[in-house]
Amino acid sequence: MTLLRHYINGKWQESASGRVREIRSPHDQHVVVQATEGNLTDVLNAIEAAHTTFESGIFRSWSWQDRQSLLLRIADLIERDADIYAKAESGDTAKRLIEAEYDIADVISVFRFNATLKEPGHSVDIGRLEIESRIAYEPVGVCALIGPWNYPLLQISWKVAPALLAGCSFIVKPSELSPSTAVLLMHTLTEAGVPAGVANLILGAGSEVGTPLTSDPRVDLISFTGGLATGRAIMASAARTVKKVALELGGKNPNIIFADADIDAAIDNAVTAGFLHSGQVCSAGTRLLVEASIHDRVVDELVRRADEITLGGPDNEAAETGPLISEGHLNKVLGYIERAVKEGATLRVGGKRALAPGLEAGWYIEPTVFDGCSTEMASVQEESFGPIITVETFTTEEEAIALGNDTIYGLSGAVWSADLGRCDRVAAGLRHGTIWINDYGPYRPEAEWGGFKASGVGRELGGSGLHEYLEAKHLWRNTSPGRSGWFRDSGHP
Ligand code: TXE
Repeated sequence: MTLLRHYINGKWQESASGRVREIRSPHDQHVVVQATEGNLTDVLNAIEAAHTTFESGIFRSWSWQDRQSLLLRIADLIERDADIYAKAESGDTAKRLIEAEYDIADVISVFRFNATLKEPGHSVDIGRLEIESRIAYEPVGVCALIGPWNYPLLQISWKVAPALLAGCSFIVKPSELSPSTAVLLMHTLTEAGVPAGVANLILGAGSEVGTPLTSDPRVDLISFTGGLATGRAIMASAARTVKKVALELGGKNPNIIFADADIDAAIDNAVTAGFLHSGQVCSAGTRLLVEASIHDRVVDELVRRADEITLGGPDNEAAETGPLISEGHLNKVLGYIERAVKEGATLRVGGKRALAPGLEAGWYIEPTVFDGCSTEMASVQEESFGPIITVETFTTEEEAIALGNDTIYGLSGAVWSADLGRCDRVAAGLRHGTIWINDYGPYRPEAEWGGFKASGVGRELGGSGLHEYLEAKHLWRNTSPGRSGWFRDSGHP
């Protein structure tokens, strides 16, 4: 069986710990691959490699154009190997192969989009002829790029592509549950010509190999996608050495349907928003807010549609969505279901582990709809990251906005209405990083992605995604130097 290894300073290495982790399919628990289990020694070696390489200037001295070309080569190589990538992604996560194929296509677009970004920099008019003032942008330094398991390579690509374009060195730490495609990426980066020591990879648990990445003084920036609790811990750890942080910490995303909306489209999108990838999506539309007058029609139809969803493993062509990532995650989501019932929500469909023939060995949960919910409920406030939609009702536009904002999160949301003026007012009132109007879910590499409030810090994608990896430097050049004349100087006439 293949053993996935660390990639440090251009060499594949087993962990100093000698330990091995089995990556098991969430569909049937078969061992997909084994991975070396990192420890502190491995992390320190990887940080040293990234630090030394950055200090050497070997990569940041490349021209911007050469790094743009590098990104295009990487995109071409991933495209060449797309089948291998998609199978590996689907193997670790048990998501359907077709979903993994979409993800890999998105990864390729992320590299291609970043290759279009021009080198930033501009002159500043100081108003003095003898002064040339210029703002230049330089790489931030050594970056720790920590990824989650729901879209393993895609989330890592949002970090790696701009880090490379900026000229940084980095250590990738994929989720211990889904490391395969990050390993493939290291092969691709090397084949594309990334110098040894620029791109390093550490495998292992967050507590053991993630924590030292967030506290080492040689790391300048942490870009993290994952859960809120881990994000808080990372931010606190980063504070000690004043690292920059870019955090994407999920959401509790309102999907608001007004009575004058295209109801058929709104319901169909609500089903996708809540149950795609079994709800393991940071922008999942988990909070359905429905205008009271259409409540019964919308909820009855939502329940009917949820009940029809076919669950199944990566090789089941009839399957529409797959299992949750792990037993621990399954139990967490089941806990939210239990809590919602105790809190008085009305269970309309689903609500339990799916144990139909062929699913028994997997971490499947039936698509679940709770009606009669309110914002005091934990199931409405906390991110379950499972296939659960909670339904609340409203009667006015103001109430819809207030409910949509009644969350500590602020990642995304949607509004459905035929009245475009109302759509714009609601979109302006919602404090979330992305708002879809009469649509749900699309994101583009060209457009900034990230959250207000507890959904995170900073942005990925778009031009802002690159700027996370750059430091602005002001260069002031005096072409006609003179004395400052501030302090009295008795020796000067
Ligand atoms: O995530 P963690 P978990 C949410 C979702 C889910 C919850 C917990 O609600 O139920 O997070 O999931 C690494 N220092 N999201 O426990 O712990 C870890 O090894 C440094 C939302 O799987 O956040 C992995 O690589 N790193 C989300 C990564 O952090 C640490 C996607 C994410 O793991 C660390 C996934 C530490 N102390 C889950 N502890 C989104 N925003 O899309 C862990 N890690």
